[in-house]
Amino acid sequence: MKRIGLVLSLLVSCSAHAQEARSEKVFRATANAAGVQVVEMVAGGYYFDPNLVIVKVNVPVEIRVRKKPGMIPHDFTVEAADAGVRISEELGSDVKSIKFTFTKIGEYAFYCNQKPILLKSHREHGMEGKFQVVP
Ligand SMILES: [Cu+2]
Repeated sequence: MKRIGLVLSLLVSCSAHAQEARSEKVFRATANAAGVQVVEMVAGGYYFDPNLVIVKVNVPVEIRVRKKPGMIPHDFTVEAADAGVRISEELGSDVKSIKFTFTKIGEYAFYCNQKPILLKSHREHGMEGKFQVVP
């Protein structure tokens, strides 16, 4: 199972590299005094910064995310129901606070789910990242 996950993530990263060499912006979250892992994030065309977020399992996460000013809509989407997290939030240029807790160790994608009609989705343009949920 682990091996399949590794192969899949290799495939994903290879296709991402084939499209465009995109830099990895890593953020390792730590819990604040209130016990929350706060992550500041910016969403733009077509990226998230950071795009690799390391968080601890079963510790609340708060993403404070804003969109770069501009006409293009972006959102923040996570489909990780098996780890207790399902999110689909439209973003604005004001900071939006999104709170959730991963209940399972693993790697979970976050991405922008916008897709103009007949055009590539923002995710296909590289607007995605991942959570690494660790013990
Ligand atoms: Cu987008």
